[in-house]
Amino acid sequence: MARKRGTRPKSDRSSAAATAEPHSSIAEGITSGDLVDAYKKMVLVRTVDERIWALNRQGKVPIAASCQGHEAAQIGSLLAAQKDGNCFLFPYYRDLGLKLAAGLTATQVMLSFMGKEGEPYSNARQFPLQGADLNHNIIQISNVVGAGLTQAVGYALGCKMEQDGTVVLTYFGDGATSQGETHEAMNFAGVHNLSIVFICENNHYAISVPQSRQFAIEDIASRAAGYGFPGFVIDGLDLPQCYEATREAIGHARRQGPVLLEMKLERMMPHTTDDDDRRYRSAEELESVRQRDPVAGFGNFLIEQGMLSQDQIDQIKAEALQDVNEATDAAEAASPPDSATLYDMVYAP
Ligand SMILES: Cc1ncc(C[n+]2csc(CCOP(=O)(O)OP(=O)(O)O)c2C)c(N)n1
Ligand SMILES: [Mg+2]
Repeated sequence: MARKRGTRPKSDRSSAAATAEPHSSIAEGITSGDLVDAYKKMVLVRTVDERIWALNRQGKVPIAASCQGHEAAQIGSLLAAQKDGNCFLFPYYRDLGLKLAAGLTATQVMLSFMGKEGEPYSNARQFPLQGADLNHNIIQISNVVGAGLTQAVGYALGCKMEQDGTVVLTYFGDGATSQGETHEAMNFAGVHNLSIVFICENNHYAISVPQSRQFAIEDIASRAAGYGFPGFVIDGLDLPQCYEATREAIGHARRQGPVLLEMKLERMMPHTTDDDDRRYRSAEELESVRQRDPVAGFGNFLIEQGMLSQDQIDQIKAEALQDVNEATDAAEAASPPDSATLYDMVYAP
């Protein structure tokens, strides 16, 4: 199968940012069954995300950060990590799609956003889906922008000392790259040659601040050269390309050291349920973003490839809706954690 130019991490440690071709065909190492399964996950994630937003407007979910527009990057990179089988992930607050696709049920996600007993990351002590899901090799401790990178690098150093072959994937936004911790993390990873893949989900906004007001360069990937490792620009709206780039980056990280992948994508919704993006994005811009919806685009790609029919896509959407309806009912009927458990899961009461 065709390899995409620029997605292969080079052994040259001072490599400048490369750009992958914008449209990929089917990536290496995955079957059509994997792609259909990934599409089903994308549809489920989108359906859950939309429902969470609606529940917020009904006063049932206090806050949420939507991952609409980020699904291909999150699920494509996750697929590569799962296929590898020895990765540990440090996502950030917008990675709902990754966390759900990693193995949670729609009901667990709904319990989380409603703060109910059985919330899988912290039993509803934290912001939704924050804490740890060690069943799926995931830690995300907080919403502090940039903090996850240094934690991930520390974990990667531990893996190197243990020599257990683990590759760490850490996720963050474009805004996080202006934090000092991002520099510290990348510099440390480069110096110690850690097995880590830095995945920047560049949606071109840090809340209301556009990319042009965040940094004076075109590609965040170009910063990797300053840390002595390769950086690549990836089409973050294209799932096979995100999969393939991450697969190759994982191999490189294990053999040679860090890689930075900048996945360029779009934030289709406001920053969080508390934000109104009409104050800083034009109607034309938002419409153009919707036209490049990665879930719809991947569905069309699978139809073109003869892997799914329109009827099958409709069926996948109907099943996801039913799943999410049942999950919503179950979470609404669930109770908050028992107050007697308030001091459970803390170090010292
Ligand atoms: C250290 C710190 N500063 C500020 C904030 C407030 N804050 C929350 S999200 C955010 C924007 C982050 O943008 P980006 O990294 O691009 O991620 P995105 O939300 O676009 O996915 C800011 C400034 C925070 N949580 N932590
Ligand atoms: Mg951003």
